[in-house]
Amino acid sequence: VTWETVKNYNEIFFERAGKIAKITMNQPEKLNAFTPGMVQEMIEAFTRCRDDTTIGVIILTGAGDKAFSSGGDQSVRGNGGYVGSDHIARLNVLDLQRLIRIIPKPVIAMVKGWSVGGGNILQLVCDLTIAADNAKFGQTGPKVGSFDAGYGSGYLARVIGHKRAKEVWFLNHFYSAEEAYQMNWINKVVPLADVESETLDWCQEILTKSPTALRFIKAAMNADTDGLAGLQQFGGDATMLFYTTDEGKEGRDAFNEKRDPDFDQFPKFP
Ligand code: 2NE
Repeated sequence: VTWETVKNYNEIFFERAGKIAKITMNQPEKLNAFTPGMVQEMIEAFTRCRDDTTIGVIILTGAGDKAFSSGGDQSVRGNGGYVGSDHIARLNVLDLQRLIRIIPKPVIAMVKGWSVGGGNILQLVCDLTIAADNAKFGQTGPKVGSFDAGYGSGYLARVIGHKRAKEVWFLNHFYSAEEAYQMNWINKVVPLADVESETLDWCQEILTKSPTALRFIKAAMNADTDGLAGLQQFGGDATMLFYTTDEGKEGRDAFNEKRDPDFDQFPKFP
């Protein structure tokens, strides 16, 4: 494929090849540690992917072969969060996690090398993960005075089980791609040289499927795991579909035309 730049950013690459978008964290000298600025750029790029009706699937990855991401950039960690050019300490990666979860299109993590700390949680919240055989996964928070008690804990426990999730967080070991696969943490392991072509194959296959069906499957799983926030998203998707029906439009048109709505004309399905 030929990747075309969608927009130039300082700390990420944002490219597309047809209906496939690729967002690449780009701070390889720090193993793609993320700063608030990088996170803000990713939020903007993901939002563009969400709004662009011609994009069907998004890949999240890291620059180079050594790392997906090593998590929050500890050199800009301040008092209460990570500090960007505006001098405000924040944990805006949590907003990015939510965005990846609610964007109604499949997001695939393509992992090469280290997937660590908050970087590994980004991998976790992606819908699917394809890893190169050099990938290594782990949480280091308790070693560096940090933790993710949101998706990083509760959702991790859903994905790999409570015992394993506690092991990951209490011992801070690193796990090979093969071990992560055995733990159901990731979907597939392939040789490093093949990771992009394999990921693209998965993207192409996904693109042949009904986007609305995929949207509802993703929302349904969020409704199960994300409580009322997940249900809100699922409900919103139902509203979106209802707005496209004659029955939904009758309500709008009757209001605008200052008449009573005629809902009797619509079938009451079993
Ligand atoms: C990932 C790991 C184990 C790799 O070790 P190694 O030996 O292969 O590489 P090395 O030499 O440690 O790293 C290469 C360069 O990248 C920097 C290093 O300091 C080093 O720089 P130089 O010495 O060459 O100048 N680097 C790596 N990770 C960095 C980071 N996160 N921030 C800033 N610089 C980093 C090893 O590098 C490692 O353990 N890295 C730290 C992993 C970590 O603890 N991440 C933060 C977890 S907390 C978090 O992400 C978080 C959260 O828990 C909640 C909310 C938001 C964020």
